[in-house]
Amino acid sequence: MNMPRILQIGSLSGSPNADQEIARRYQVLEYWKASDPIRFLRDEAQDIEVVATSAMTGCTAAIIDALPRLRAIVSWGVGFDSIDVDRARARGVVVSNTPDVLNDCVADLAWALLLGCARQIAWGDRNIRAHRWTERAAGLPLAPRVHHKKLGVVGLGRIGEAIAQRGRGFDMEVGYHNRNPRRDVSHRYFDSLVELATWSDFLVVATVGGSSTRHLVNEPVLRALGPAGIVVNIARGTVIDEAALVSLLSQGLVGGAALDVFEHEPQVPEALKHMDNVVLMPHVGSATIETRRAMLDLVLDNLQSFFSTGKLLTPI
Ligand code: 8YV
Repeated sequence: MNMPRILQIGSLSGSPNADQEIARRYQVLEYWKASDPIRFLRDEAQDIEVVATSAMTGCTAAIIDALPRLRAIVSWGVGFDSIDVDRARARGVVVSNTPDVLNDCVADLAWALLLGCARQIAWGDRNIRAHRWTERAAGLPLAPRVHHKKLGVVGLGRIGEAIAQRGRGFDMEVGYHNRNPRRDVSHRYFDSLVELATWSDFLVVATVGGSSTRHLVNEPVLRALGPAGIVVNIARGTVIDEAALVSLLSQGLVGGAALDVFEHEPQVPEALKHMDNVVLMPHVGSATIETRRAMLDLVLDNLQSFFSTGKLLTPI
């Protein structure tokens, strides 16, 4: 059987057997294994029309430019800040991601982080494992209550909405900041992020990454959140000014942080690892059995759709 050829930028190891399932349907050029990538593209990939990649591996302008017949980039993951979408558009190359299928799992993780940080779950677990129950219990700082508090969402998109919906289950008031207010929701809109942070007890970052949101959550926003406030980030590390966050946390000027994403992954600032009011996770918002399967299925469906109709199912 003559299988279509595609170029895959990196292993989709986040979905079990993804590479094998793709390789069963396509002749895959494995870019990440090439010892000389420039030469590999020049010698092997000049006829390539479709690239498969992920939110993590992305696709640079240099790769797009090196593929003269490229027509589509199919990506695993909802974020596309690692793909040079402007260059793709300029070349008439269409791009797809995997929206919606991961909203609920990412929202669940945001809530696990929020509760874990506020109710000191990782901290308590560490102390029990270190046989410090009695020793530390005496000095245990009381945790803030979560229910009936104010939840601020930075970026009320599809994931932000799933986070807000869960907040309603905790009887919370929900506020949000977007560039523009949404007419279809009743949550309180703040056109100033500093004002949202001032109002919020918990500030959850759920906006897109990339240059448009770089350091949106900056020092003034974090100062406004204040010594009792907790910031949660399940979006992209670049959205928060990480150096400012570390500095304010170490001065007690921000109450706590629960982070699934970092500015320079997989590097995590050393100082954060020593703070008891911080919860850290290694970028696993979508990493559940069901959601990672759904993400892979959407990649396979996008590939199949493009090869059979010339159209992507979930173009960005
Ligand atoms: C993944 C993500 O965990 O979809 C995204 O944009 O960030 C997550 O679903 C990430 O892509 C892992 O690389």
